[in-house]
Amino acid sequence: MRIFVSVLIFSLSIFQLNAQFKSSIITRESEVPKYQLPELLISENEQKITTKEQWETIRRPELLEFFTNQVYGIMPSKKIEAKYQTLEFQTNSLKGKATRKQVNIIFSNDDKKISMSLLIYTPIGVKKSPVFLGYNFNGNHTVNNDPEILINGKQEDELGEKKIMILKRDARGSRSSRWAIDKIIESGYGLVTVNYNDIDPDKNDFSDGIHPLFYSKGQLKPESDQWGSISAWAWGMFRVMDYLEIESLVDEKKVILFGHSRLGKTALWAGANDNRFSIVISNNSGCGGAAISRRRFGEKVSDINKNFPHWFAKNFHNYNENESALPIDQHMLVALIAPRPVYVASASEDSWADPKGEFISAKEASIIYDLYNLKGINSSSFLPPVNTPIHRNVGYHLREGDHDVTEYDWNQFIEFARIYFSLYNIK
Ligand code: GTR
Repeated sequence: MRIFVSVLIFSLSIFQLNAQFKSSIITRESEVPKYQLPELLISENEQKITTKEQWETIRRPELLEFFTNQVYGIMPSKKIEAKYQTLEFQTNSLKGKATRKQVNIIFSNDDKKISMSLLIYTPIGVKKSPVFLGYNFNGNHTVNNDPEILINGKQEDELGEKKIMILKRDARGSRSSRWAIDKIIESGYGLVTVNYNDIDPDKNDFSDGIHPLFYSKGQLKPESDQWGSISAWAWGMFRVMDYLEIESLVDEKKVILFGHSRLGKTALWAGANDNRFSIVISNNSGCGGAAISRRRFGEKVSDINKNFPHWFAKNFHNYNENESALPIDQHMLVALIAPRPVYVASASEDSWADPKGEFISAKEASIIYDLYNLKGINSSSFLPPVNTPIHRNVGYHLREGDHDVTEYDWNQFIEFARIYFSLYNIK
């Protein structure tokens, strides 16, 4: 009997815990707590910001500093050696429609070395092509079923026994639905992609990837205000950009930075820091990306910091269950990209990423575009219906469907880039 009672009590408490956990995920608009967004146009010392000069010299730097020290973590400013090595070049790929080039970037510092492998497709007949630049999750060879794409920078026979294992898990072209390569090429754009794990493997371990190349003597992990993985991935994009500046196939003034989900967070953060990216696109970036943290809808700051303790700076963990203590929210991250065009894409069934919170960020950030006399999303507008894109200097769409990147998304991104590059600014 005693045993029975304690088993019953035990199961009841597990049930309660579960229920508690479930009820703490907000999935309905009516459950969103009351909150007030921090003001974009009032500086820390209460100065009203009314011009783009004040934005650039006062407000923008203080916001950038907070995101750096308290959210994503400081990236090293010290330069390390980067060597470029062309691994492969072919002018007749994608049925004669594209040039394919594969390049290794090798970073080294003292005895430590890592490398990242770029896959570059550019359309035949375009002298210097505008490109979409984005990380992939599972390897360059998964973005397209092209037998010539190297796997982790290597030919298949160089992989030895690992080959079967890698290809079984991540077959060639297995992620091609997320990369509308034919469409991109036919529209006159190129694609540059690299596996994000090359720069920092996505696990809670700071002994591998790029971090150790910058450690001071005896250091084993970043300090509380230093870079987590998202900052490391962003840093990797800056280094790809360094390379694209000297790559003759690419128009370095027309590099469109794209990222999905955790890599959408990365794209926004990288775009905020480096204005060489002329357009920034975040797809389903959610918590720590475009979604407003204070809404606590779907994934919360505490969820993301618990499940992915390595993504953000340690300091960001101080805001678990304490979003209102943040002097920033994510609309400010989007605003840091102004006056360059920025696109926030959501999906209707992706409630974990809070589509409405992503929209609010795009809309609120538009206030900064106003300072530049550029049209963003109207401050009185509501979340648009599904599949009704807004293509202004701040772009947005709510695609019907799940957390993913689809052809619909690419159609919008290509159109957005076309409008911007042909008109420059949409007045
Ligand atoms: C989820 C995470 C999200 C998002 C996503 C992804 O598990 O909670 O923040 O980043 O992963 O990257 O696919």
